Amino acid sequence: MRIPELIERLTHLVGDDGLVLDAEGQAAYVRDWLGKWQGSTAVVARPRNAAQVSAVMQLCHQTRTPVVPQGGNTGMSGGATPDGSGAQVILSLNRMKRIREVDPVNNTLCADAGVLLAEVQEAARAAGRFFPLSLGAEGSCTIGGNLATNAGGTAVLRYGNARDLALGLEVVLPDGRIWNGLRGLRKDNTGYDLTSLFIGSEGTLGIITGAVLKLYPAAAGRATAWGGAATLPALVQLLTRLQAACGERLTAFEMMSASCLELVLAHVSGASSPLAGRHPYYVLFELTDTEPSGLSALMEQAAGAALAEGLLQDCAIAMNEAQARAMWRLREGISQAQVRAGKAVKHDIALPVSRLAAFVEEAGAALAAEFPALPVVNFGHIGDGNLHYNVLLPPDVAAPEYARLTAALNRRVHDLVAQLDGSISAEHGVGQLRRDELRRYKSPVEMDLMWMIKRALDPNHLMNPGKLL
Ligand code: FAD
Ligand code: 2HG
Ligand code: ZN
Repeated sequence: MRIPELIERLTHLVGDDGLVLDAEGQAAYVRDWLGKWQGSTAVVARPRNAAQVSAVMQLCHQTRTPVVPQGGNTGMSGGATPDGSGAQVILSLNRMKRIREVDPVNNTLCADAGVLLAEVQEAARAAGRFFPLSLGAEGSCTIGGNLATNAGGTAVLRYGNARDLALGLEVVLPDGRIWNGLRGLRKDNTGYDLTSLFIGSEGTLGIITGAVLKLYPAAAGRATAWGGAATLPALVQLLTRLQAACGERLTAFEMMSASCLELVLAHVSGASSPLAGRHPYYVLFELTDTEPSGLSALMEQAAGAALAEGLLQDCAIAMNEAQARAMWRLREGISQAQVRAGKAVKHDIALPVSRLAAFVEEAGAALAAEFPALPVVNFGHIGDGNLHYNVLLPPDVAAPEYARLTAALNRRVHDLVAQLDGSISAEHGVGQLRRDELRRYKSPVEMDLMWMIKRALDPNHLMNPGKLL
């Protein structure tokens, strides 16, 4: 179908105000947050509800029009950016913003896919409950995007990732049919787990339009600390100690290397180090509980023991909310600091926690020998075995050199990850960034199974082509 006719029919389905047709308006949709991918589109469609998504998908199915689903466009793997052909329609969920239901007895919340993560958290808070998914982009990413990427963030250690936090989904299939799986059940053994199948599928199997999410009791107290350590093994040992001493109360355990902190201090205004001295590694750790009494004492005891044992060289415990927030600002400023510092070859890897230190040692030696001029920005959710092992390149690096270095660095890092039985994406997903890498590291059987699912659900290959598979 010709583009003008497609646009005319889309106008009937979602209204004039449901389409973005001008280049200026489309600018925020066709380029990703990192500024790494730039695509183009003839039209951004912004339906208001699942029925409108269904109508748009029926039209795209009939006309064989490829569709790129998009939430907050904060993804880090290029999954929400269309290609450069202009032939792919962007289907944005950003007008689907209804909190459909909060059930404090069942401890569940049902939301449209376009509700921002921060808005979900706020709705849970207003009901005296807590929604634990938390990440630096929470003010701009959507719950649909979080589920489509199976996002992780800083509370996975205690509460799990997005998949662990969803009980049911509503999904519009590539042919426009609506699957209503919005069940708030913690037990449901009636066949294949379709909810889990769509979570993490990165818009390649269908459009998530709604979700039932798990809520938790609100924490009444928290204790936050910032420690400096001499080595990564010391931090891994500290993690084990804290888990034994504090159990479930250990909610976050976030590491950053010295060079990573220096980057934040240089590029984030108002940032200052909580400790006077320099340490090779830093950790931000946090305890939370529904029963606040005793939490500060537990933190002081745990930090004191870590210092006495030499697992930490120094430690600052936040004395108030403002100090805790300042510590978190350092952690949450890392992505922005990297963007300001230049270009980065990003690695989002998962390893067994027991192998993190071996990886860092081996990868550090290999990269120092082969790429001595390139600084590594190493940080991440080490409580989950997830490192963001990024390598900084100068801002003016030319495109061919960027591509060459990306390929060479990926090979070193990902080969080592594979040797240690890790994963080349812990939480950001595959998108277009790691699509070719995936083929290299997944077994033929696993790739085959994924393709069988893809073909069964999307035989015309219209859902987010060029991503993941
Ligand atoms: P988008 O970027 O719009 O889309 C991401 C992918 O999901 C695309 O493939 C898209 O096609 C698909 N998609 C989006 N919505 C739907 C839908 N409704 N149905 C089907 N498919 C859909 N990620 C983490 O996991 N942990 C972090 O700690 C973290 N920190 C971040 C910090 C910053 C500062 C930034 C900018 C990003 C961070 N991210 C992190 C990455 C990003 O925020 C997450 O991947 C987030 O889940 C993406 O949500 P989104 O709504 O922006 O999705
Ligand atoms: C984080 O943990 C995010 O802050 C972003 O996952 C990681 O910028 C990155 O590479
Ligand atoms: Zn992360």
